Amino acid sequence: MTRFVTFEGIEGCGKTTQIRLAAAWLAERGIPVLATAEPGGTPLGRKIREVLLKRGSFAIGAEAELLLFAAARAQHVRQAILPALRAGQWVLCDRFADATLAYQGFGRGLDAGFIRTLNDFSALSLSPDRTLLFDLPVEAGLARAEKRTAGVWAEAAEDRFEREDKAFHGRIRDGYLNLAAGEPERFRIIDGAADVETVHREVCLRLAELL
Ligand code: Z5A
Repeated sequence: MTRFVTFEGIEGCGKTTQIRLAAAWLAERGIPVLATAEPGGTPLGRKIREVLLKRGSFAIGAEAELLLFAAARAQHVRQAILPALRAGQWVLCDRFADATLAYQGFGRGLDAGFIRTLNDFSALSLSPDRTLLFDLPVEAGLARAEKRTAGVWAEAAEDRFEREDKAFHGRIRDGYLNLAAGEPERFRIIDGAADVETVHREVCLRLAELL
């Protein structure tokens, strides 16, 4: 049986590290897997990612930002995620529709009802079988992100979201926890503050529930 599992959390929560380890863990068990990410996962998605994340000389308002994430998802679902699921692969996705609710809804203050409608339209109503939420204090996540970019020329290192203040990232964390409380059967909250190996063991337990 194929599974669609999404990895979510605030900046620096460790989901990208964990998705890599999880994909290898599944592959070792002979399970075909596609590890992918949003925005990204297709040539169009990667172009949109560049526009959205790189600091540019042009402004991107909250509404335009929302529509760009939705456009990247529309292409990603049709071109990569659904074909992989139909081909019998598990799909592990680094961020998906919950990120739009957390960032553009809770973070930017755009209307959650409209975002849900747009998410359904862009994702053909595809919903994850399981969502792993890596939760940790904002300070800890931002410190990791800062450490990662230390020594890199600041203009090139920080993306548009990393420049947001702590309150913004706090709203994202609260937003994710709120989404998880609303759908406890889909979400699993994992302590993202633990060391990489401990978090990986917890991820494996959660994936094993789906085997
Ligand atoms: N966004 C949005 O607004 N709306 C949407 O609909 C979507 C996205 C889909 C890009 O996402 C931005 O897009 C994102 C939200 C927005 N902006 N923010 N914030 P992204 O997922 O590509 O970017 P990111 O959130 O910055 O994730 P990241 O850079 O990939 O970081 P991560 O996945 O949270 O963590 P990591 O790369 O695995 O780890 C970060 C560092 O910590 C790294 O140096 C690791 O070695 C280290 N690390 C990882 N795990 C640990 C543990 N357990 N202990 C200690 N250190 C660790």
